[in-house]
Amino acid sequence: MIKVITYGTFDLLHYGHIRLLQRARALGDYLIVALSTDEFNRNEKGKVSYFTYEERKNMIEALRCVDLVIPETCWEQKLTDIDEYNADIFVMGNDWEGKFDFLKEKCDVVYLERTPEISTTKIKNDLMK
Ligand code: C2G
Repeated sequence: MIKVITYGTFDLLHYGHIRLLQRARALGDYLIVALSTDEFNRNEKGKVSYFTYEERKNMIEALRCVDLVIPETCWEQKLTDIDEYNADIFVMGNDWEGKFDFLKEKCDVVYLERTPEISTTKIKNDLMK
């Protein structure tokens, strides 16, 4: 079984997120999503998600391409997660290109094309017009 792992906030879940998750899942047989907690978002990413962790977790878990959702509580957990969950492939959108190459000692690292025309920020801005 090829296990894939990816990380993110996935707030205001949109088709760009879903395309990323579907392509990540297609690289293997099992997809783990490490979902940023509300505290991690606030303290480390400087952002407050619209939906709470539990609400976002329920939405991500409802996706057919997702097999397991775990909390992302810190930047450093990736190395231990890869060991703990026996991940074979680490995936992120290419807005993170190169940032996680240090994980190559543990697993394959794949950066997938980000869906350019959609973002949570764009959704929020469009709704305010
Ligand atoms: N994404 C995408 N296309 C978009 C928007 C997002 O492919 N239009 C991808 C991002 O590249 C990322 C994933 O969807 O791989 C989740 O996006 P975010 O929730 O914005 O994740 P981010 O805040 O970048 O957190 O430790 C890593 C961080 O948790 C990543």
